[in-house]
Parts: sequence; C-alpha cells; structure tokens
Amino acid sequence: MTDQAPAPFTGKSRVLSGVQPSGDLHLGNYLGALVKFARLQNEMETFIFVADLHAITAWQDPAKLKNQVREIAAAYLATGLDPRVATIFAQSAVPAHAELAWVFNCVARLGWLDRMTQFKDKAGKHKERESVGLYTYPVLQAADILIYKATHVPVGEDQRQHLELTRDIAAKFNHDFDTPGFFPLPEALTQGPGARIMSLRDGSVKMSKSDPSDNSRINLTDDADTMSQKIRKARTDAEVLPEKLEDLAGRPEAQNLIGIYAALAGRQAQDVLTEFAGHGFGVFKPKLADLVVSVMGPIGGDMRRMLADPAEIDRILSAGAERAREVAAPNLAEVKRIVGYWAS
Ligand code: AQP
Repeated sequence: MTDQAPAPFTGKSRVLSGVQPSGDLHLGNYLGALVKFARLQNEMETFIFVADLHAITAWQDPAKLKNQVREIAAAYLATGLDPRVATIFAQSAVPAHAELAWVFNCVARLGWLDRMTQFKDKAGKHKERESVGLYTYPVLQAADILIYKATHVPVGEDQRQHLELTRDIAAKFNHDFDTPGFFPLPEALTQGPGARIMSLRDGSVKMSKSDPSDNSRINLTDDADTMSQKIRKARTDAEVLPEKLEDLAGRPEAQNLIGIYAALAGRQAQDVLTEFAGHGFGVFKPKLADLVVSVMGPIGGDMRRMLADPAEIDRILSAGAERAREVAAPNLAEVKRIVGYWAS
C-alpha cells in the first residue's frame, strides 16, 4: 500500500522494441521486427533500443560489442527509422531498465520462467551451464517495456510468450502493490507476413543470428552474390509448387520460401503461389533471389555508408538515451515510492 496515489496510466499509445547486438541481423529480424518499427513510428510514439544488456546473456567479445551496437543502430536507420521521430538508444545507457528489472525479479515467479520455451531452446541439454541472465532475460524484457509504460511491442512470433510474461508481471505488480492500472498490459504486434521466417537449411527452426551455419540466413550486410547463392543453396524438395496454399502442408522449406517472397513483395502467399504453380524451384529460386537482392541490397549499402561515420551514430544514440532517461526517470521514481524503498 502506498500513502499517495500513483500517476495513472495515461492511455497514450507508445511503441517499444529492440534487437540484440549479438550477431549479424538477418531477413527474419528485418521482416519480423525492423520493417514494423519504421512503419509504426508514424502512428505512435516510438522507442527503439539496442539490447546490449540482453546481448551479454551469451558471451560477447568486449572489444567488439560497442561496434555491434552501432551496427544495429545503422540497421535501424537504414530500414527507415528517423531519429527526429523515434527515440533510438542503447539499453546500457539507461540504467532504469536494470533497476526496474530487479523489482520485477521479485514480482515474477520461478514457475512462470520455467515455462519459457526460448530458454529451453537456447539452453538445450546443458541448462546448468547457461548464465542466470539467459534465464531471467524475459524479466529484463518486461522492464524494458514497462519502464516506458509502452502499450505496443512489435516483435516476431518467437517473442509472443515473453510478451505474455510481461503482461503477467505488470498485472501482478498492479495487484500486489494495490496500484490498479499503474502499468499498462502491453500488446504484442506480431501480425504480418514475416512474423516467423525459418532457416534456409531447415524449415522447422527459425532463422537466427546464433545459428552456426551462415547459409541458414540472409544477413542484411551480405553482398548481392552471397544473397543469391544462399537462396540457390536453400534446402527444398523435388516437387513442383502447387496451386493451393493448403497443398504446401508438410513442405516447411517450400512454405518458408513462398512466405519470404510474399512478405518482401507485399503480396499474399496464395497470389505468389498462383503465379508459380506448376514450376519447380529451378524457376522460383532465381526470381526469389532477385527480389531479396533488390529489397535487402540497398539496406546493406546504407548500413555500410553510415558505419563509415560512427561519430554520427554515437551522436544519435546519445541524444536518444537522454530522451529515454527523461521518460524513464519519473516512472522509476514512482516504482521506488510504491515499493517503499528508502531511496525513492
Ligand atoms: N526468424 C525470425 N522471424 C521473424 N522474426 C524474428 N525475430 C528474430 N528471429 C526472427 C525478431 O527479431 C527481433 C529481434 O530479435 P533479437 O535479436 O532481440 O533476439 P532473437 O529473437 O533471439 O533473434 P535471433 O536472430 O534468433 O538472435 P539470437 O540467435 O542471438 O537469439 C525480435 O522481435 C524477434 O522476434
């Protein structure tokens, strides 16, 4: 119980999302997250960060991490985020994320975290050797979102469960401290054709930065030849493409490539299938490669140009961090007061 009513949630729509600087960004990150960021910035107040606190849940070379952060920032800018419109910053520059995460560590329940499938997927058979940070990652993610009282979180389908956990944490905090509505229950924006892009080598696992096979993904920084080669080598089957979407059932690699084509072309998967029905991958793959190169090629070029001027990227990140700290500070102060901390 608190002696003073907390400021109620204002109901203002605010978007927050981020990407870890843990490797090369790929087509899945682009379609599942980055394109949505650029679109949403014109619809809602938008905060997009580079998740460097999250990145060290797996080992990162300290000599490279700062540059990896700049690379993600460059990808944001190259895919259309405008620092005059959206707030772009590095997570480590806003200590309030970590401070709120501690409070949430004490709100979240072990049983909730035990259910997180991403931890199970990433830890595999040797979970006792993983960092504690990898286990509590979704709690920090809840703090990332709620420190800004964000209402909408554009992410790929793989993050949906973490968003549910964020809502559970928000609801339990509001209930336990008798502060109804203090934290909003944010909504995951996973809709869209690129919500789950699969590996080019195995249609049953998602495309991922940490996949040891570089051929499993199209990186934003791949050159045109590499992109085309990866599409040519993508695992497929020997059958021709059918007329109807439902006839792709049981062919995950074919489904994935059709889905990628549709997402990049801004068309319906059925429409793409109608165009290529009766053809094999010998016909479809070159067309897909051309499309991938035409959409992704310029992004890589823009990123390289921006990375040639790291001081400008740092300037954008610093200005974004200042703004993010300003928005986070009163929310953290209220949390401290609600919890009853001495230093509130
Ligand atoms: N394959 C995917 N399809 C659609 N969206 C995807 N995302 C990731 N993979 C796909 C979305 O990209 C955003 C940033 O993800 P992240 O870097 O924070 O972490 P992640 O989800 O763990 O991504 P990766 O590429 O798989 O990285 P590693 O291998 O380092 O774990 C998120 O919105 C995510 O949904």
